[in-house]
Amino acid sequence: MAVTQDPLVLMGVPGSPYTRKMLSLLRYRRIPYRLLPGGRQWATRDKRRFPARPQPKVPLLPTFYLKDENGVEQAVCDSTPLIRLFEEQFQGRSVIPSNPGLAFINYLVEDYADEWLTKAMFHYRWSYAPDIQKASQMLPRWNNNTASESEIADKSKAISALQISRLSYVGSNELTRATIERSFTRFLELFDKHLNLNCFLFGSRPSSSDFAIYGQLTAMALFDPTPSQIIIETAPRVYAWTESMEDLSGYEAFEDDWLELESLPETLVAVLKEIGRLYLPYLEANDIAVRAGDPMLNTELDGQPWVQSPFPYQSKCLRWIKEQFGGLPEPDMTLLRAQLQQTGIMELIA
Ligand SMILES: N[C@@H](CCC(=O)N[C@@H](CS)C(=O)NCC(=O)O)C(=O)O
Repeated sequence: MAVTQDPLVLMGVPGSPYTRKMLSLLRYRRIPYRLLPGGRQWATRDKRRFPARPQPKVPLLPTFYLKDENGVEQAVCDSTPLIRLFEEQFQGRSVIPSNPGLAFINYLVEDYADEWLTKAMFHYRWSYAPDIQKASQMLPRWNNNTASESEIADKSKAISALQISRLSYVGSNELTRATIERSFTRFLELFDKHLNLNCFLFGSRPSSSDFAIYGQLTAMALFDPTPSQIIIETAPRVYAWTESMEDLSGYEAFEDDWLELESLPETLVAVLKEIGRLYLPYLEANDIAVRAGDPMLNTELDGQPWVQSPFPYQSKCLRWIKEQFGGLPEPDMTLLRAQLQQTGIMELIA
């Protein structure tokens, strides 16, 4: 897919963590963009302002509209590969560490944020009454703020019913509730400690995994009342970081801002241990269930039972992580193995 130097066009809404991930990344990278409001109502109600656009194969937010080699607009989703595509097309202010080993760790943490932290995001938003209430009120309004109250009420019911039914794919249920919440509060504690000594995950410039974490935290710190209170009370540094991540357009970045792979700070290793302890074992169990065609994933995580509907996309995530590792040059692989020795990560991906 060719990307022209015209402003990028994307569609998204304020409550979508992946939309916020991409907007903040584009601002930091100083890539011009045009944001179209999400939701079909806009497009059908005001064709002059919002001309028809192609539909993606799987409609997700954000959706980017990119011109292909023939100049034909295509609808494309999935932030992680899009970030890599924009790295090729737009020079400077890269969000991928230049050291290949560090770039691998960045890929892994980005995936953890997109696929595991999002479980906490979805869990808090759609299982606590005040959070359900707020999201049900706001989601339909983002799509159509001039709708009548009765239209909004109908949409609110439909949206919350759909999202609550999706909790089974996220893995949020009575059996897993405590594991999801403990894992999230542990992450907050570890990330708060890391941010006490480092501006970002990999040193003094932001990486794609910072933007991925930020995306999920825009929901949990800034929008959903239950996790927001937890974050403000227990990890105020993480809350402040989330707010300041929104617009890093004026933050200058230098090559030597990246950490050295040879001397990863203990606070980052602690975050990686958490990923090795919970997220990778989850991905592996999910992958086995998907490949076996099991109707249910039944496993144990953090010493507790974990039950959810198998998730085929996350099976691909594990494959992609392994491919990223397998594609590393031998010296980087060796160094990475040594650096990640105590994290439990290598045993699960190598
Ligand atoms: N892997 C995708 C995930 C995007 C995604 O799941 N977006 C959510 C909104 S935050 C979505 O569109 N869900 C489907 C829906 O709301 O119907 C990415 O990284 O962009």
